[in-house]
Amino acid sequence: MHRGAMRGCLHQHVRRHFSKGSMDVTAEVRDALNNRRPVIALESAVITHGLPYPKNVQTAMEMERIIKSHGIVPATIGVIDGRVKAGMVSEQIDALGLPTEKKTVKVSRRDFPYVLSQGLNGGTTVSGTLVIANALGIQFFVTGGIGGVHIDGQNSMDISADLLELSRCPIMVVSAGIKSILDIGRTLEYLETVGVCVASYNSKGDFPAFYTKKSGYHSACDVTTPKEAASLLEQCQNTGSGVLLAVPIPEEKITKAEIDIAINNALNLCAKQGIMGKNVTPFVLSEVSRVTKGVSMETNISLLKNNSLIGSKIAIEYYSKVL
Ligand code: PSU
Ligand code: MN
Repeated sequence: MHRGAMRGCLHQHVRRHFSKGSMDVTAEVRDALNNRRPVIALESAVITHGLPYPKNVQTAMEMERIIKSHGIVPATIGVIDGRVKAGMVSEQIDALGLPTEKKTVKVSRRDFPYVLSQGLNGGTTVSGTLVIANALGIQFFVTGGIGGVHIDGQNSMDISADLLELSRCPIMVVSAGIKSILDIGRTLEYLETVGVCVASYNSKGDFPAFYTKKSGYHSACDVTTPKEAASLLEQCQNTGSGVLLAVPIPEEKITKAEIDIAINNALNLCAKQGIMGKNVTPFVLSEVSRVTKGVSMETNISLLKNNSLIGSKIAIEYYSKVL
């Protein structure tokens, strides 16, 4: 082989592949991928660190059910006993969701060497899930909120690995936007810098803020149908970078003012208690849920289901064309 060509192959190898020896892909997921049938990836950090038991397990199963009802194979991705799972049975989702003595790590790209070598359990974040989905050739991923540039991130450099990973993977991530615990303006700037296509869905260009339909920021584009959204992903195969599709929550249950106060108080508590880095989001989520008496959590669950529905419709449209 020509030397340059070989280097090209090696580069490709490093970029796309995750050692098959460390990963268990279910027959259902493998079969769908081999036959170009639609698969939707789901993260597991929302199970391990996003929602409390038993709502976490119930919501994960409900998302799978919605996706399956469209004839699509869901692939919940996570780490159990040091092995990556792509596609899980309900006992495995239970194993990740149940409170246990065993250490459960929130896994972004940088954490794989640790959890795999130590045989730990892990919930994969958006970035961790993207790594695996991309290695397998999965093109759709449904979630709730993604990480971003934290408030004061320009100083702390606390910028979620989700953003850079989105720029590396030609995958559509269906989300409800970005929570205002983050600096939404700087997050959108960062996504532009690293080349991620950001689109809102049926929202007249308003970028949603998870609990609320509007963040006060605009997305670079707006699409109104599954067909238009599917076309965006098709074109992303040319750039090699991903699409962040931001779907506004169907029904606002909390006002922006209420949620902003709850978030600010939770962030102040973080500062007081020295909670930093990857522990900030899980802490703020549970604190906001406590203060809103569970309303924020119910909102979280309903948008996860809504995103599963919208993501399924887009995937069906995409695969009806790209066969
Ligand atoms: N934002 C949310 N809910 C979540 C997360 C983020 O509104 O559950 C989770 C996702 O798994 C996301 C991760 O990928 O947190 C980002 O964590 P960090 O900011 O540490 O990168
Ligand atoms: Mn972080």
